[in-house]
Amino acid sequence: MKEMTCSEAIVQALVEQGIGTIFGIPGAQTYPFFDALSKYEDQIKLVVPRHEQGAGYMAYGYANSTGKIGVYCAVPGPGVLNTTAALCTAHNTRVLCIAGQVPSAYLGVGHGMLHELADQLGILRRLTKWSDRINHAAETPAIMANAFKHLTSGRAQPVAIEVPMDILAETAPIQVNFPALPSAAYAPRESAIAQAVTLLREAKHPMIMVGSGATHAGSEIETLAKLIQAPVVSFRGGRGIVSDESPYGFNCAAGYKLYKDVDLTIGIGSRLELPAFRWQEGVAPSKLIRIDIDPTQIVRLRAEVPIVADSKLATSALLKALQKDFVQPPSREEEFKQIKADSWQDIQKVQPQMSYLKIMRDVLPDDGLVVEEISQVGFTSWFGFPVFKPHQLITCGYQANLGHGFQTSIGVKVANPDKVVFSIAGDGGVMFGIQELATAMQFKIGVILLIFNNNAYGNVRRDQINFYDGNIVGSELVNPDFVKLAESFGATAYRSNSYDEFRAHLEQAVIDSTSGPVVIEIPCERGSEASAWEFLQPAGYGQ
Ligand SMILES: Cc1ncc(C[n+]2csc(CCOP(=O)(O)OP(=O)(O)O)c2C)c(N)n1
Ligand SMILES: [Mg+2]
Repeated sequence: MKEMTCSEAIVQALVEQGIGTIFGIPGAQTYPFFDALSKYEDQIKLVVPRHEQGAGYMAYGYANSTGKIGVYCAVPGPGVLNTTAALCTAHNTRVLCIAGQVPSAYLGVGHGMLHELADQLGILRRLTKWSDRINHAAETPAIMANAFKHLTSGRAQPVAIEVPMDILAETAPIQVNFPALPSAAYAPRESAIAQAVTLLREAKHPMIMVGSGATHAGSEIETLAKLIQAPVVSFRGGRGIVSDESPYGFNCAAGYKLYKDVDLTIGIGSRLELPAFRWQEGVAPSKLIRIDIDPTQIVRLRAEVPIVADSKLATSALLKALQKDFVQPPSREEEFKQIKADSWQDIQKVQPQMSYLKIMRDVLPDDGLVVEEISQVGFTSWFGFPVFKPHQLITCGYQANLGHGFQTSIGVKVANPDKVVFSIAGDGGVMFGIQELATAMQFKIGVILLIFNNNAYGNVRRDQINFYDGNIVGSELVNPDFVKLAESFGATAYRSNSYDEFRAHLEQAVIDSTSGPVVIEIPCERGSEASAWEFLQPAGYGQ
């Protein structure tokens, strides 16, 4: 036991858990925490954004691109609320929010204390897997141990703690080096594996669908795919689990070509958004085996064989059970390669996006990362940008929140300082977080920001033209000069007026980005982009 403040104990807990970076903006209610943080600056690096939403997205990018825990801190009320879109987006990642709170004596009083927000803990609980308040400094180790238990076990999801200002500064005899709490193991039941094996033996056209819950199970999944001769289809979070270079790795556009014949779907760590929401029309539903670590998820889309388990453990168990006497079907590799090649031809009509994405793929090293954005090039990247490994294409998932991209990419680059990071943006979305260019300059974070500028909320504008008799409302924009804007922050900036210029600027940006951020503006004629939606939502339009 050692007498220390709650803030010091939180910081020590973070250090013990190997947290090396925290994102946040200090304020009155969190002064004691930032003061404690400064005493550990050689162990925990502080990155200070220019808006709290940036802190949330940066922690999200950090977590999503690594599978590790991303941490941010915000003052209560407006500070915490500024991070809530990011917290929603972090739905499938290990993000820890450390929230300030009004002094204990004012909790729930409604007197209007600085930054007071009624039932902040209730709000955080709705947005996270688990949240709690530290009500006394002595509780710090127990609450932090619980927070890390939830962060590291079961489904990867965000967690929050809030701490009243006086408690952050309060001292108590505290035991550091707290023990890890036991967490659920989620091994598959033998009976469920046996049922799954029965379905797998009967299946003529199985399809595996993977999501972000399977990013650590790639080699088992590819072995299973080869054994049962199934394509492995991913939409966003599952991209790269099986490489797009493998004949078994399918994006959503290529996967849809096989869908009508599928008689058995094996969903692994995925909400199955493609068959559930995007592919249904006119297609007979197949039987379903679902592997998911989240027991609450498994009841949402009922399967013939639900398996509540870790995706790696369950896939290994399936392999073991199948390897006894499973008769491997004839190879479909040539068929798969042909379907993928045909699909690749089909999607070439999504121009100019596919041409830009090709240049990006050519220039980006194989281990580089791309952060998408809700924009024409971003949507197209979901199927048009080949991905080789998990965590290499970072998306905002089903929140589809415009404006996350650049801010997220800063966290991605902080977590992957030696890798090249491209951040895709439209002129609309980038303005949600362009101020973080100051953060990237100050902390020398070498993200390469690509602004595809069509002077419009282009996706909305096209919808209005197509579905509202051409009545364009609120979707045309007047923008700043993005090159001058970037330069005013001190960043290197280019404007690419042709594909050749884009390639040359991108190659140069990879070199420039070793010392700081680089911005490339790519002017696009308003309304000139082909829609990517027929490949994302073939059964009907919508997001
Ligand atoms: C938080 C949020 N607000 C609004 C939207 C609705 N929305 C979807 S796409 C879009 C326009 C995107 O414009 P831009 O970033 O310029 O990309 P473009 O489609 O022009 O390539 C808007 C407003 C959204 N998805 N998320
Ligand atoms: Mg635009």
